[in-house]
Amino acid sequence: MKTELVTKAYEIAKERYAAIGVDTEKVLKQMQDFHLSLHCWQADDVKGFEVQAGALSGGIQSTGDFPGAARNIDELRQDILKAKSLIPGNHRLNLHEIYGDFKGKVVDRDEVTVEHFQSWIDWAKDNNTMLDFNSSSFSHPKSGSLTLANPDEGIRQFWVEHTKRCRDIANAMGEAQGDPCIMNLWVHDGCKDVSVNHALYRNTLKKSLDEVFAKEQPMMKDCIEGKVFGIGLESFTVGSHDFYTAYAAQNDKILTIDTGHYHPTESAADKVSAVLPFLKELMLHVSRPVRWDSDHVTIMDDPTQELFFEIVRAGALDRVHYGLDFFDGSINRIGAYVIGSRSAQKCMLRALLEPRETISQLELAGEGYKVLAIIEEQKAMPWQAVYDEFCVRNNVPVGQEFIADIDQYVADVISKR
Ligand code: RNT
Ligand code: ZN
Repeated sequence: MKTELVTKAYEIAKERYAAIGVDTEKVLKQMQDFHLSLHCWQADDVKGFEVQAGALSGGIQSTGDFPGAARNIDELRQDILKAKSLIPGNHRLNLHEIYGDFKGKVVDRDEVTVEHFQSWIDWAKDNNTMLDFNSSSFSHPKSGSLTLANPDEGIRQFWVEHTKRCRDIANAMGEAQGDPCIMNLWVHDGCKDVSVNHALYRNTLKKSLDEVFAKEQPMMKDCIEGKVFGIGLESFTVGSHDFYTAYAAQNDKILTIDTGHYHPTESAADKVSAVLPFLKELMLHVSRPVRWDSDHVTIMDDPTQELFFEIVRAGALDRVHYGLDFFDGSINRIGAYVIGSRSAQKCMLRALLEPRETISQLELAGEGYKVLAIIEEQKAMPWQAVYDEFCVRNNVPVGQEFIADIDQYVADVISKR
């Protein structure tokens, strides 16, 4: 795309927005400070690098076997850098524990230490990337259907030990990068069928969390992620949304809102203003449920747009961490990263470009139709010209031009795998 064309369109857009009181230059600065946390697990369909790795379990599934998935740490790093080169701005990388650099050795989950992530810490530094982290309860012989909520003391202790070690690793990452590492805790614990020990499992999970979080870790932040159900665990989820919301409020933890983890007609966006009076921060897992928690690639659909509107309207930009969480193995995986990330950014951009103050005043003055009118007109405002300008200023392809870059990468790298 000719840069002059983008500039011309941007200048017009800038005037159109200025006319309704929106400063696009300010918004572009805000976009520059908006960092997504790219989830490493889209690159290889949540397999990770454990020598002893088994099949993906724990109620989640990646479908599709599109060729070219990253097979080792070098390929994954290469793919992440490629994806990052096609996304404007600078973004964090979110690692799961199973993506450690185990150097061909069997390292069980209760043995992992920061040494297994030293090469990631070095890589991140070299590539100007901050790291986030996740403990991994799935795809392990001891995963079963209960981990931290397991009444079997041996199994419970195993996962407590794992999760404590993950917090040590996250803290070391935070220290190395001089910025807190955000560690997400999600466990799949639940029941496939009718069961009667719900209170026991939930009390056990609470006890485990209390033990796991007992140690002060100044350079990491804990988030806890609930969900409705997992595959094979359809009837009961120990760590439900209510469970973790209550735990987070009582223990000053970050609540993770995964957009695929609610009933199909339930609004994840609506939860933002409902929990923010009680919680300091939120973590997002931006995903796309199609009929269920299918982790399709994020697009600019209404629920995602609404989520970002709610964050901006709540004035909570700095209280939210923006993780992505999708894993589609049926399409080119770099393409998945680029589409999902750029779509999330576009939703944020549209939210930032809304003339909030004007709309807010009109609403308070009882001018209902004007509120609706302005919100509807926003949908056709030239936000796309602002996004293109954002791409140009960040030296990344404009519009669908990234397709050619990915084609080239397929020819040069992926097709040789
Ligand atoms: C699963 C959760 C969880 C995982 C990742 C891999 O339903 O969304 O966040 O997707 O930890
Ligand atoms: Zn998630």
